[in-house]
Amino acid sequence: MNLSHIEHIGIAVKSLQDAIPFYENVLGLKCYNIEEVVDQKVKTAFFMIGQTKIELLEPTAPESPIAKFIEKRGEGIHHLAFAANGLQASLDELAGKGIQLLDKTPRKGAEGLNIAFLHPKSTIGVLLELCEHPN
Ligand code: CMX
Repeated sequence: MNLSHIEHIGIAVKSLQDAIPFYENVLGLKCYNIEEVVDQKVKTAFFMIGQTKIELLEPTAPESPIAKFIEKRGEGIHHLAFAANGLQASLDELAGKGIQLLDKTPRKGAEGLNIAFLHPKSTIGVLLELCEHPN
């Protein structure tokens, strides 16, 4: 594995419109991008702090993973994403160690990154994402 830093922290919110003012007006961060990820049924808002992003996630449909998460656990931290050098090799290594992959091969996520999720039951209760910038 070759993880370099925390790429982003994903936070489930009911409404971007309600949550963004807290990050901007209270914490003084700037929302630099709002993007819909259609296949994940989410709308995202991004803030940069150091080399790490905060990704707010609003569900766009009742069957969205974020809608299900909020229904079960309420708003809050949803996942932690690591920047991985050599994403496919990392996934192969994890699979070899018996870690349950939600994505066996990388797929496209927000901001054009290649991403893959690991099941929280395999990772001591935290939904983990690995991401890599496409070359
Ligand atoms: N963090 C930690 N645990 C979580 C979790 C999360 N985000 N989401 C679900 N769980 C737990 C559940 O509480 C449940 O635990 P218990 O069995 O103890 O109750 C267990 O995982 C299984 O949950 P589930 O409800 O049976 O399964 P779901 O159908 O809700 O699926 C998951 C959960 C993680 C497999 C699914 O949400 C998934 O595939 N996520 C990856 C994709 C994703 O999250 N996309 C949204 C973000 C997209 C983006 O960032 O662009």
